[in-house]
Amino acid sequence: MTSYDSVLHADVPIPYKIIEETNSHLLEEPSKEHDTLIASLPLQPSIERPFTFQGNIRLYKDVWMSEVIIRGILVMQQRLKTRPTDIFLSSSPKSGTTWLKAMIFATLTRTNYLLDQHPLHTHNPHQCVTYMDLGFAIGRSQIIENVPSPRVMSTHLPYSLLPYSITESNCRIVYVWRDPKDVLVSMWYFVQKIMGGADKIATFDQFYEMFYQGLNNFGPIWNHVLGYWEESKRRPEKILFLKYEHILQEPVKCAKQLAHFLGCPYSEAEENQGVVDQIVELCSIKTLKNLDVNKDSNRAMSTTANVHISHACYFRKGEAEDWKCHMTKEMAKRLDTMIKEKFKGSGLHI
Ligand code: PAP
Repeated sequence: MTSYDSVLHADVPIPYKIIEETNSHLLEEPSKEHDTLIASLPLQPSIERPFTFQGNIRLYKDVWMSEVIIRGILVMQQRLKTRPTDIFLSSSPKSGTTWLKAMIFATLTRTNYLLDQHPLHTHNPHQCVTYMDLGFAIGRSQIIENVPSPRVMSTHLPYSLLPYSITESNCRIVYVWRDPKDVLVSMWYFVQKIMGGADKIATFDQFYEMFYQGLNNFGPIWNHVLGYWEESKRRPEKILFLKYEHILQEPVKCAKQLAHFLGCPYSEAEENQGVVDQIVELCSIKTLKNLDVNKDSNRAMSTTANVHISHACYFRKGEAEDWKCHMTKEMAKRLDTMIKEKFKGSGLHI
């Protein structure tokens, strides 16, 4: 008996990694059905050194994405069967995904594990909640269909590219976004770590320019944010729209908001016992970054196609306004001005 057997059949998520291990017989060969279509899509303009570790980036329905993710979208559109109890976490990369994966998973499972023995102590948040688009691209369709409810999955897809199965179902979506200037800085460091150093990738100035032109993976970022923003205004009970910087400022308030949205609000007794603070503490970068499972750079993700991303790569500073150490005031102003223009009239502010 593993310690997960008691919860395998209960209404509580268990780490995706456990599901994948116990269902390895359901692994399939990645689909090649869409390869010709993908190869015909426009390629991101290339420069000497790469912006990404994910190979070719192509334009699909006005969004720049890696080929593997485009394949994931096309397979998902055919095969994903959304359930009303599904919970999706969505974000543009480097906007707080790892944090929210931990927060959602910990919130939903808080009564099923003693917090000092919680799976987040032994599993990276990305092993608890999987990237579904990538999963569908690399032969995990059947495994994902076998995840017991309630399923928690994540995606970097913009709202416009979510499968109809999601947008037409009544499931919940949590969206997190972040000051694009800090997204850009975080992305630059992340790609460096994976590619083995700053000299192996484009310069910061080149990253900035690519980001400004909306050519980054899942870009342009302003369309990404606006898509979920508009939909969250239409369906606030189904789309929770969070900002990284607000969570940093008021983590307890946001943790309560999240629990309420997920349908499992904190009871008065839990609040009095300090459970909200304990969840916030468990999911803080300070705690997660110092756990052995997240420090050991040899423990690579198993679900990322052909790329080994150490758990440690997902944790850097976890602060607001680190862009001030990397951009001139002019660069910041230029990006802000353009994004303000894009957000004009939406009610959204950086
Ligand atoms: P992903 O899209 O590749 O999953 P994502 O988790 O969205 O990455 O972004 C990583 C950023 O979140 C890093 O920011 P930084 O580079 O500016 O430091 C990382 O440090 C930060 N981060 C990871 N975990 C947490 C956490 N628990 N609390 C706050 N920030 C976090």
